[in-house]
Amino acid sequence: MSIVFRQLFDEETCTLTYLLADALSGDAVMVDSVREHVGRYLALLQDLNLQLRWLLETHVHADHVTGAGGLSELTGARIVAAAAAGTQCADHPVSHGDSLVFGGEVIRVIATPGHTPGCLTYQWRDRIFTGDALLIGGCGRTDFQGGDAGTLFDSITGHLFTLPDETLVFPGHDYKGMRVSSIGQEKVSNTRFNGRNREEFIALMDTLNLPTPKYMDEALPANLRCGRTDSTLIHHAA
Ligand SMILES: N[C@@H](CCC(=O)N[C@@H](CS)C(=O)NCC(=O)O)C(=O)O
Ligand SMILES: [Fe+2]
Repeated sequence: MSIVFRQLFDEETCTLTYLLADALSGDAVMVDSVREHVGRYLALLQDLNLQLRWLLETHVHADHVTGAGGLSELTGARIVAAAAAGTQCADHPVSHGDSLVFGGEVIRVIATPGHTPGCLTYQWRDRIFTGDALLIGGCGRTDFQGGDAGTLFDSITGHLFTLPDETLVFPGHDYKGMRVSSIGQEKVSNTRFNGRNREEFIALMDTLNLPTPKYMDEALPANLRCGRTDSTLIHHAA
């Protein structure tokens, strides 16, 4: 079966967005869109003759506003987010083990809490979309939004590092120009996890002292509404 796969990048926040589609049916899914690029996504969907079915959120982002609300309003695609994310805005709340179907394709939901309590990883074919749980050579911070380093360690070592080594890792951000890794590669070269036990990982995460994301004050309240504006919220409730 033929598929479409595109990786898109937001320069301002180093966010990676993914377009997945079943080329036969034209049914498409977008993972972690960015509000500022909604027009660009719509043009791409039109160019490729795809219909957007699902808008997948890996978590409530703290650094950029999701494009899900706008895209849902404009295309009718349904917003998917973790039931555990603590938001009321998703059309389709999901939990660990759930499946999502588009055309002849299936996505599996893996709960990977720790960066936030509602973080999800989506598994499709030979690849996973890890949001900010597992980054290339790194991981999401755990110092706000209900983050918990021990929980993140358990998610990565217990859920993601048990997947086949060949599994491709597509993260939600990369700040160093990297775009894809694999489970095998992260197991040997991700220094946050490699050679550290749970206690050592927790101690390391406690020392990061990262600055607050630049757009956090705008992003958090907007993303708790899945990026929906007032008018889309009314439409959603109707
Ligand atoms: N400089 C960036 C930092 C964003 C940031 O803190 N990102 C979070 C994800 S929402 C993170 O976990 N970063 C991990 C890291 O920087 O190693 C900004 O202002 O947007
Ligand atoms: Fe995040």
